Amino acid sequence: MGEVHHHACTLCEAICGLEIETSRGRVVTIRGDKRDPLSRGHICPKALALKDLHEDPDRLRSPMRRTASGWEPLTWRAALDETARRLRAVQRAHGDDAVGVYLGNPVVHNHGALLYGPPFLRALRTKNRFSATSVDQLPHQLVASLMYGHQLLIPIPDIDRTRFLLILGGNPLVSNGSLMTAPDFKRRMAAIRARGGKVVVVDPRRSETARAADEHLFIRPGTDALLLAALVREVLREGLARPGRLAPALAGLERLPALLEGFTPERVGPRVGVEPAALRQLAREFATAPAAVCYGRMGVSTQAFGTVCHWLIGVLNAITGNLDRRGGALMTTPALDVRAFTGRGRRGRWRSRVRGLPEFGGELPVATLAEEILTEGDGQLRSLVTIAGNPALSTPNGRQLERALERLEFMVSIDLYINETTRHAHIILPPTTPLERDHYDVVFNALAIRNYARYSRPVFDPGPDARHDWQILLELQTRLERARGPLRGLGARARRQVLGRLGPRGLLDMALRTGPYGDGLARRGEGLTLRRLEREVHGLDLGPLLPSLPAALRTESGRVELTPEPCIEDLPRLRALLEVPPAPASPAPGEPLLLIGRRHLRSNNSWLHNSARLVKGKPRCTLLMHPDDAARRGLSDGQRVTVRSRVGELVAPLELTRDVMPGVVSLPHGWGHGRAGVELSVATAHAGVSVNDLTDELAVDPVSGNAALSATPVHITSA
Ligand SMILES: Nc1nc2c(c(=O)[nH]1)N[C@H]1C(S)=C(S)[C@@H](COP(=O)(O)OP(=O)(O)OC[C@H]3O[C@@H](n4cnc5c(=O)[nH]c(N)nc54)[C@H](O)[C@@H]3O)O[C@H]1N2
Ligand SMILES: Nc1nc2c(c(=O)[nH]1)N[C@H]1C(S)=C(S)[C@@H](COP(=O)(O)OP(=O)(O)OC[C@H]3O[C@@H](n4cnc5c(=O)[nH]c(N)nc54)[C@H](O)[C@@H]3O)O[C@H]1N2
Ligand code: SF4
Ligand SMILES: [Mo]
Repeated sequence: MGEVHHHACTLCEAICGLEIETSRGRVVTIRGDKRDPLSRGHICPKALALKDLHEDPDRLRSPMRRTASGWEPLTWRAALDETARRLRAVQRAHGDDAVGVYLGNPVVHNHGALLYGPPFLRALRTKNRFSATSVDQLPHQLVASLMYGHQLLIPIPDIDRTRFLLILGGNPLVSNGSLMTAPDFKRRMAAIRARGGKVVVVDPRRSETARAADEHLFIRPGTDALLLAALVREVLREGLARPGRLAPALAGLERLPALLEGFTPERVGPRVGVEPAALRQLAREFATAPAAVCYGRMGVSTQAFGTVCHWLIGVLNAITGNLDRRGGALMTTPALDVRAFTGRGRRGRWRSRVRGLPEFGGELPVATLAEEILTEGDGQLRSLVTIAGNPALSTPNGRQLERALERLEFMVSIDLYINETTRHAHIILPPTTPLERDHYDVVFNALAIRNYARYSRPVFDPGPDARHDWQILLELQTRLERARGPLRGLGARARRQVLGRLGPRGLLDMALRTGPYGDGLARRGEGLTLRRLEREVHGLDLGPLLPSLPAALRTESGRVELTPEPCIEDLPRLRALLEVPPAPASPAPGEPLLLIGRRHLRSNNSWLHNSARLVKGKPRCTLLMHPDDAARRGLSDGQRVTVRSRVGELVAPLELTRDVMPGVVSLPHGWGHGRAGVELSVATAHAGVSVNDLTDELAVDPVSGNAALSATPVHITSA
């Protein structure tokens, strides 16, 4: 008989509860935990990949060093010593900023790495910090800091109670929700319709979510800000603005009509590809629904107007009375108050050396990483630490970044695999897998559609020679601080001892007890402690999201800032888009098509393609194109085509479908495992191509510096 463990799936933001049956150190089955109050038994096919990941023979089990004759294993002590020594050597020779660091997406799913990352980064003392945030949700965080006063004070769509859900550039039926932890989105979306509500999706592709919605509007990639400006203007002009209870707390409402002058449905419609009448109707339906929420995700975050998009989404929700309303968009009250441990999100305290893009929250846009390595001069990056990231596949112009990585004097990767990025490292430090560690969702509990908390114990004992991410980070921090000399090291040493003694468990306990549901560190008090949470193996439901504004705002004015300066300053650029003549529906063969991305249920960014069960079936890394565009170019279904952009070209199989708008093509991201030296035996047999060999590192949202991955102009010919 096997043992049953309760754990969380750490692969995506849905944080599904799992019931894992094990026997003799192996996973027998993984099922959804029906008693989990948030996920209610839901899982997707990726959950089983946790087993594949754990058992994967390609996964690294010991530190590795790259030598002229290949990779060789080395002991933890040797690997950590050499890493610290070489990082310090670069810093001594070229200054602290000569070492850069990139944090990837799995860090956010790993409380150990989240808690021990900041002290490590402080020990590294570099301003050259990068992360996947700037190829993802950076505009969300920037807008949250500008409008509500904290980068993590992000209003979450109250989808269990809403009557009108307007989605722009998100595909939660496949992604399972993002900045909206909502496991089993499909059922929840069906429930909106069952209670008489409506779901409208705006997307250049008739996505899986669009198909399941009441209405789908195609939109020309990159033009959502125009559409949103027209919606807000329409609401204001038609007298549909009803901010309600929050009215006194909205700053700048009176400035909006003048700012949005001229964004009429007639002018906007042809440029975005939506009929003016449909725009008017959408504005009216949204504003008059009993409770409505507008939600935008990747498609609007990673485009040239990402910040303006998220600002206007916030404005639309606020002026229609849907901010902080049940069924609208509400702030969470997480058991671990992550906002207390993170900065409010300041911007522009320094700028990137080469292109002058602004820092946000202490990080520079990753679209500038390659040029910071390749451009000679004072402050040039000469060394890099990557932690749970695969920027070679996940950041724009990945090939250029790879050429840059080749030039580094020293690169170390904390990662499970030798993949497209880590193959360039000199040393790889492999951590434990998600099943070998305990788990608490520091970030996603703060982004969930209900207030919820869960702590899971490890399923497997990792054994004495394994290291968790947090242990690796603490070991490196220790060595870096010691190398700076004993004088500076005194306070540091005491702090390290505390960190080492508490471990993530101790830190979690403190944070929970001092949080909004905690026992306030009182020994006999009621309230949450880690021990109490630990007993709730299925997770603890802390109730629906509640109105909390204006009290919860962190802006200096204490009000919601409806007209933040950085957004207003970008309006002339949006206005210029109104002057550009509308593009033809299906561009002539010499004219570029606009490339967008897509996600698939069985992929997880760039790193789960080594799971045979996830990659089986027909190839998914295909280029989607509308039949009209194909006919004009003399191309046919299934053939191989060459796709060219400013930065590169690749060859992909063509798949014709009326699900993409004419003028638009789509290629999923996270593929391209055919590079030499990648040691992923399953993934390399299903290699695909990397869309980020086409995306342009110079295309960014200038306000946030976030990469504009969507709407890349490409030319397509028969291969
Ligand atoms: N064109 C295009 N590009 C995109 C996107 C897109 O939609 N289109 N999406 C963007 C988005 S939203 C994101 S989040 C990024 C993701 O970008 P990244 O975070 O750079 O890449 P991932 O594919 O998540 O790769 C994660 C890496 O972490 C390793 N890993 C997994 N688990 C752990 C762990 O527990 N510890 C450690 N140390 N390592 C681990 C994996 O082996 C892998 O190397 O990609 C972005 N890039
Ligand atoms: N199965 C699976 N789930 C995942 C992931 C995964 O890789 N696989 N990744 C996880 C991560 S890290 C994230 S951040 C989330 C992302 O979660 P989502 O944002 O929900 O996922 P995407 O599939 O990137 O959805 C973006 C949508 O925007 C559309 N789009 C592209 N350009 C434009 C545009 O200009 N305007 C508009 N309106 N739409 C546009 C695309 O067609 C697509 O349908 O998913 C998470 N969940
Ligand atoms: S939806 Fe799938 S990948 Fe996401 S948490 Fe649930 S089981 Fe894991
Ligand atoms: Mo992401």
